[in-house]
Amino acid sequence: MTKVQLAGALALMLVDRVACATTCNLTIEANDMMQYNLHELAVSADCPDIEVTLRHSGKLQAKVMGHDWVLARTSDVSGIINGGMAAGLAHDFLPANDRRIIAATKVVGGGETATIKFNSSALEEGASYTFFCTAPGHASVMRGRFVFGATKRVAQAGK
Ligand SMILES: [Cu+2]
Repeated sequence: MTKVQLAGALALMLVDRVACATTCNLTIEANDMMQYNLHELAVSADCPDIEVTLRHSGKLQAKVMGHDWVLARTSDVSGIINGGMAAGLAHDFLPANDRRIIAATKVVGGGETATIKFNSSALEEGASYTFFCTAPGHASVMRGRFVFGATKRVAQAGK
């Protein structure tokens, strides 16, 4: 291998690692207007662990405009929301020990951040998943599609 080829190979390895890092770690923002900044999140099926960070970019307190980020199968969303409403803010608007919840952050207020890390073995490629906020009334707008495994890998040069 010449020096130039070696440098090229190293660069490709770096690009690959960066691509994976951006795919497996997601950041989403929520604000004082009851909105997420994204309506779709996608991760590659070869992410062993997925990390989602929710950042509340607003100023209002959690008891007024708190948000969380919850992931479930689309068919389970309304059941979890109803259970969360009954649980209340003290329990982060989440029904206790609910196996339908694949991942969930705590509720955050303005300026706060919460991160949740979970294993992708809980996910099935091609299934319909939705992320949403369980604060009462929020999920009518605060929801989006979570795509697992449909992302195309960046073209791999040299193969
Ligand atoms: Cu919310």
